[in-house]
Amino acid sequence: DDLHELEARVSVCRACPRLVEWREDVAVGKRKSFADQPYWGRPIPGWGDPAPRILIAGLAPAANGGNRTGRVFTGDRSGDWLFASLYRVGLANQPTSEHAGDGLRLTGARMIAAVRCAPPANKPTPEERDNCAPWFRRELELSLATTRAIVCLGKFGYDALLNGLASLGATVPRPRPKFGHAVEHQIPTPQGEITVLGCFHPSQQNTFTGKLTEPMLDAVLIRAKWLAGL
Ligand code: DU
Ligand code: SF4
Repeated sequence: DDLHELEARVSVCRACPRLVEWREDVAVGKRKSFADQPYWGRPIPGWGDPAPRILIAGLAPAANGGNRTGRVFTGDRSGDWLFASLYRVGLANQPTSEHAGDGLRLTGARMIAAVRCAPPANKPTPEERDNCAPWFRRELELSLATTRAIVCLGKFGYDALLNGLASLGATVPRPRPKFGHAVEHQIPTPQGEITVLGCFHPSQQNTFTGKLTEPMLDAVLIRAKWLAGL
């Protein structure tokens, strides 16, 4: 079907020389604690429910997280926070995520990232973001018919998401509505109205400092569930 075809096409993309080199170097070099594990080392497509009512949009896979496990958000500290929260609010069948064969399933939710290859220092360049935008746009397009709420983790994912929605004919206000934790914006799209929600990224920078707490993350996901009729 369309999603599987898209996954296959994405998985061999080499459009960003810097990211291709980084994803493969990390996969060969490996972090010591993962030395005995195979690394995926390729682009990572969206993952979860193929007909989602909620999308969770992030920035890019982590070098030793998704770039290792082959599944977006899996295998790093941000993912630990996210899957635990998804489980608490009833969108995931288990609170932890180890590798791509761990039995994890999402019901009603799907995760997508603006950029599909792990960037150095978790920071893609504007050019890399633009290279990956067509992939992002197509993933978004394939979910829009069922999606009613989109949770954006961090400002970069939020900006990319608004750009992606605009490119699909959604009416995104100008100036762009501001990013913040728990902000909500109704966006009319050709396939119906969608609510875009901001959420601080569950990176250690935010979770260690208390800028993002578990109740704050749970609250945004619970709100998204309600908006999506789940
Ligand atoms: O083989 P499949 O049913 O297309 O599922 C592929 C992949 O997506 C598998 O790792 C489970 C996950 N998934 C999910 O999380 N939620 C769903 O509703 C369907 C599939
Ligand atoms: Fe291709 Fe996106 Fe990876 Fe760039 S980041 S190589 S566009 S999949």
